[in-house]
Amino acid sequence: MAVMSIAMLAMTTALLSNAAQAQTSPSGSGAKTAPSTIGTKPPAATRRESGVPGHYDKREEVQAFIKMMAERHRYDPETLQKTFAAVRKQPDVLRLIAPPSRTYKRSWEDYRTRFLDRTRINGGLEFMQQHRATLERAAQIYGVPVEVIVAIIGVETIYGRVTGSFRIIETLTTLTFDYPRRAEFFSGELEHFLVLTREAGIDPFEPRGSYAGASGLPQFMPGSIRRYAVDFDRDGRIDLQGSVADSIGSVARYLAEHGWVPGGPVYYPTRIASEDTLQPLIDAGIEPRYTSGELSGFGVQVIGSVPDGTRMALIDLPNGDNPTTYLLGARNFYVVTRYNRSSFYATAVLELAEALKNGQAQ
Ligand SMILES: [Ca+2]
Repeated sequence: MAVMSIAMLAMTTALLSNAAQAQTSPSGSGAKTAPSTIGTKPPAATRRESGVPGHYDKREEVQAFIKMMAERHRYDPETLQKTFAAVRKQPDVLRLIAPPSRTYKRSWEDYRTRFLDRTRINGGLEFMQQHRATLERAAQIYGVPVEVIVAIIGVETIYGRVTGSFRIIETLTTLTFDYPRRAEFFSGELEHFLVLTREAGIDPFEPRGSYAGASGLPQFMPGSIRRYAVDFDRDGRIDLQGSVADSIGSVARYLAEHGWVPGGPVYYPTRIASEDTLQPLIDAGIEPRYTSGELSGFGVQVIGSVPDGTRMALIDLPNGDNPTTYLLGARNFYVVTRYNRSSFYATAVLELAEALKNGQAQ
């Protein structure tokens, strides 16, 4: 995330672009502590060449990009020229990233059914058991609960089972030069990606990821790898595809760096007197601003005991033609949306975390 998970994508183009949006534009100042590799495991199923000839090396914008890379990173222009000559354009990527049609009605209940399933719950309990020591070390260092780290990896890639099969170089080139509305963002990610692969000494055609260029168990975009990923197994390199420990540490660090409050609440159920008074709260967005006292002025009651001074935001989760689900998100709810800018996503992650916590206690 960090992130753009294949699992999410496949099921809903509605929430797309959330993951990609989770990344800020690249500053180039990576918090990287070791050379990184991105997902390099070549999936057997995609050995066949996909896409269409791109002729990127013939394009003026690509030449400008190569020049920038040479100036800013001393990247060899000839190497890049050859790379872009070989990149195939990926129409599937453009299809997948396109915003949903206006007639599409999002449904939290449908989304929830897909993510709070047996596979993710049982897989998560197994993952927790298997990586207990590493998870506890991450929780201790970064203050993020074990089950939240596990739930993110579960929602993103079903614990590493589905990490994406697009060549990242082709995804990011296609999105940079053939998807004008996000060109600036993806150009920054392409820049990070090329720097990362050069540092790691790997062929840029090797790493695979989602249709947005996210990779590994936690589906980090290249910029997030440079800024937040950690070498948590201390083998001297960051590997979010091959190392579960690096993935666990990186998810925890990502959330900590985005303001996770150790021991803080995530969200509360709510009782709503009338939807007529809610619009100002919805317009105020998902950043937590209101105390329980202020919320009651809008006819919104918090269910549960809330620590003094806790601020919350009204989160609305539409259900197509059925009544909207509401909850009150605290700071840590907001932090999860920094991983992937979607309230559906954050709620699914936190509900899965809760299920894992309870399942473990049984
Ligand atoms: Ca490592």
